[in-house]
Amino acid sequence: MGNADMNTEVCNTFPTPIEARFIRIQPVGWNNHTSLRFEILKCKGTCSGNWTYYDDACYYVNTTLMLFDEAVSMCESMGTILTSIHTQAENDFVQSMKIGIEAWIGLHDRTQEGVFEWLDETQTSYFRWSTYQPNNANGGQDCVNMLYTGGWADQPCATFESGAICKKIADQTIY
Ligand SMILES: [Ca+2]
Repeated sequence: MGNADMNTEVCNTFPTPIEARFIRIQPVGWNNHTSLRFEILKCKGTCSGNWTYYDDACYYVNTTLMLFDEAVSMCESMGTILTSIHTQAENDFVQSMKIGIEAWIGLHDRTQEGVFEWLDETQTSYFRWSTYQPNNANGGQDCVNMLYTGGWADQPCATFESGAICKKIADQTIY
């Protein structure tokens, strides 16, 4: 195969620009010559064990009733954190994981009343408050859980018990 033919073939194979996470250049023997094998590799997010994949993250639901700080510790014991949620699609996914229970998510206003922040320090631009929430009832609701409906409610951190949802970045596998 001449060089011109090879160029044509490469162009036909990649008619549009492609994205790669890694390239691997490997010397190989070909037709009694030294040649270079050029591989284009991407990564695929995967989750193992009891974790479920969604959009480059892995989620885990614990149905045990626990206080907010117990939920934080439970996630931390696995090197993870109570989930943040940033889109309606992500909220729908998390809700679909925890049908039948309420669950802590990683949102709180413990630093400043009424200013909610995510434990993982990601942006607070999306909220899915349930009706009449947050209301800081009795002046003491600073931790947030997801209700059966998928809506969020502020709850008393130290007396209310709920399940919990942990989140971590997905494992990356080359394919
Ligand atoms: Ca509050």
